[in-house]
Amino acid sequence: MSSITEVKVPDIGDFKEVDVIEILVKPGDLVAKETSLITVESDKATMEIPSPVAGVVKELRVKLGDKVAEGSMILLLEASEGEAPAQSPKGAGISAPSTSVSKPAAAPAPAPEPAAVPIPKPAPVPIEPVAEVPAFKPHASPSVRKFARELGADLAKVQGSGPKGRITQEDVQAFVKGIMTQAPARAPAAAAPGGVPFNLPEWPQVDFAKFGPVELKPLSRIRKLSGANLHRNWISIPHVTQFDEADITELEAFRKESSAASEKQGFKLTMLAFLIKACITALRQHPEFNASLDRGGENLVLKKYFHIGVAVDTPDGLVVPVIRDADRKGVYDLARELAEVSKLARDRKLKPGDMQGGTFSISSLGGIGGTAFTPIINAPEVAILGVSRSAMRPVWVVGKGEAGQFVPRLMLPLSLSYDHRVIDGAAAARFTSYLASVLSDIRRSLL
Ligand code: CAO
Repeated sequence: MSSITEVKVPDIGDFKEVDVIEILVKPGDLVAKETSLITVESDKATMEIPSPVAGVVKELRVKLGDKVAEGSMILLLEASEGEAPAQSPKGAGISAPSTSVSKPAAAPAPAPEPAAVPIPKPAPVPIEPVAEVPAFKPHASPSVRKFARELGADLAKVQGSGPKGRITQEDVQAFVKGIMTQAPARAPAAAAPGGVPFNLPEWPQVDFAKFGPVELKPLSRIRKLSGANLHRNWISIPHVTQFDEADITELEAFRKESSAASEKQGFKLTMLAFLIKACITALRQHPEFNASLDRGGENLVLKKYFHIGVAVDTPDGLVVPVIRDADRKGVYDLARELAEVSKLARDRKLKPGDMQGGTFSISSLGGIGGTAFTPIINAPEVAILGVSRSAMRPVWVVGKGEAGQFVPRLMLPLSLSYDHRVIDGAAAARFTSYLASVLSDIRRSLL
């Protein structure tokens, strides 16, 4: 049994109309559920619209340059056998077919219920939003970025020939062709983003089923996107992680004392809100941690604002919403906003703009466990603070009332990953020591 699904533009957040800048499929293409169909662009954000169901593209209803809005028809899709046509709950992502034309089934089978299948919403985008085009980032759509990544081409070096200097797939092809014709004949080499050639052995092709039963679990869209960004950041940024710990005995007591007020208002005053506050104090003292390298890698862009990204674990993967102007917010406001954005993230309701513009990120696994980890920097930021679970430990006291004794103190493990092109080890050690001192006496954040 197959049916025709009208695929329409889903809820696109605050934008009334957006331009179609790429058409990623053509009639006859077989697409999987969540395959990107088109890319749309507003003033400064691009977004790929995924297919709500698997099937074959029957007819395109948009062309390049069209302006579309929520509800505009994109294409007709003949859903694959067994796929229920997408239904669109009001306000949900891809719209339901307004007409659903049933074809005769090949064999008698119970007609599938026009079931409400879960509809992918426009992707809440992880780590680095697909949508973002900051000043120092080459202007290219997500699929062109992906294409460039696959070829190992550094987009920063590609000249864009599209509207407003946008880099097209042809530009990337021409760039790669240019390099290939200049390169001396030698073993195949892939260029890393920094231009350093890699000669890597091929990825092992293993038939896992030969060794035991297996099951295929498709990666969620968020996981695929965040995976690609994490991979890029991991291979292109020389990471070093500085470990430290902060004595938060007094801060934890203060947090508990102050929790009643927030609980009355329906949110938790978690340690993370205090951590954001303390990080801002440390970032003010160490501005190179609140910065990005410019496009040419020649200057550091020091940011005078403090937008703090917070990694949120969701069933579909990791996303990093940004708390804007965190320096201007009190601890209660930060805690409330954290609760709100975590909920939005887990309900897949974040918009691309909610994940843009971060200047420094915090990834807290404190609610789960562990003693330390090495977080991956959220480019184009230059540092990220990982926080693990606090624990009571015997601490040897020097030069205080209890000098020469072990005393039980609540210690919070800190793991600061930094971009070693921008930050030296000594600066990172100073940063975490200072941060630990602020956390052990939060009054320092008033100074
Ligand atoms: N040490 C000990 N306990 C901690 C703690 C810490 N460092 N941090 C939080 N807790 C406690 C909280 O007090 C809370 O306790 P109660 O349930 O008794 O009130 C519990 O752990 C759960 O906290 P939480 O996780 O709900 O709240 P949070 O503000 O600490 O964190 C958020 C919010 C969104 C960051 C978190 O839920 C989350 O998603 N963390 C995962 C992030 C992640 O995956 N990072 C890895 C990315 S790889 O770089």
